[in-house]
Amino acid sequence: MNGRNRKRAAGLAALLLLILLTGCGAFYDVRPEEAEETGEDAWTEENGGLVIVGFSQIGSESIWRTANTNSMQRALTKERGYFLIFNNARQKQENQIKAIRSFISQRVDYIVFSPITESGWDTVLEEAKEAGIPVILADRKVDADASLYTTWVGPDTVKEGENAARWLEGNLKEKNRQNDDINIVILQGTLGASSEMGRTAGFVSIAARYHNWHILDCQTGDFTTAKGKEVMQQFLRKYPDIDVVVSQNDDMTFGAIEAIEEAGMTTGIGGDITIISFDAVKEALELVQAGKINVDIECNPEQGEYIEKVIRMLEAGEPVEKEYVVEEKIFTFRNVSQYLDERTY
Ligand code: GZL
Repeated sequence: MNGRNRKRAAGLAALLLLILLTGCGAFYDVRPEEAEETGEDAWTEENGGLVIVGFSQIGSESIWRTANTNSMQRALTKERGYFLIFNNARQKQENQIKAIRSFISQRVDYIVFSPITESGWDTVLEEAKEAGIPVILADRKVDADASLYTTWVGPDTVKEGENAARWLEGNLKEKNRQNDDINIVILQGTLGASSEMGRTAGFVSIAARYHNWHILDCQTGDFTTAKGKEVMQQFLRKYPDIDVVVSQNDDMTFGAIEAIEEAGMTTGIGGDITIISFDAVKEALELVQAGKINVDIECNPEQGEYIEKVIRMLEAGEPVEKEYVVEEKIFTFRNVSQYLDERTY
């Protein structure tokens, strides 16, 4: 038995032991409709030839995140030669670290994970490196030595933030308000996440050029609708004259719009408050088309095919880039209709 198969046999034994000892196990065979359970038949002998991928996903905090998970499930299938072990960390870094350690003990072939925040990964990534398991970052980045991961696949969130500010520049000019005092509040995503830091830095770097753009407050809504609504309610109580809300994902935007309307105000084109959102999920694009969201800066969750291609190249011994940036658009009422029907999430 060659080295790879010996490793796999050991991994198989560890995986079987884990499932037998813990009943449903802490890890999930990936089935699109029921990613929350492990079937006893999750692993059988005929899986022996499959590439085993351990995937630690942040959670299911947003429509975007679910689309990202689905994208991975669609790309890393048994039919294409993969056995995907999926773990939902439920928004906790410690759960991701536990999952990665378990992937290491199961001797998976690859570890893929979306780090909930940039910091706190050095130790566990050193352990993966020690074990000789390539790590591929999906979506978010880590603040760690680049030798500790093979590749990152994800969005340019600094550019997303800059694009939001550039849209506002143009929008104010169109309304001949470029010299007016503009009061802005920012609903931030999970603090310390590369997507939050990138969007904040990108927007602020351009906003800083305008003495008449006043960023009144930045608070995290943790990328969720409930928290986004709660923070927006606080903003409305504290600041009577908000002109623009920059909301770093659509789920928070839905909550913010609810809060604004409950306060008797309107949003969007011709509304009391301009809404700049990120992600561009279908439900939000429908609000763009209805004129309730002024602009939606896309963040592309369809990263599964990029990840599968990288793994396929690594399996073939081909060199891979250190970074793969996914493509993204900007949606306003001017262009949204031509894309709405094709949006699947
Ligand atoms: C973006 C991603 C963010 C999305 C949110 O790269 O990390 O996390 O914008 C998601 O919807 O929760």
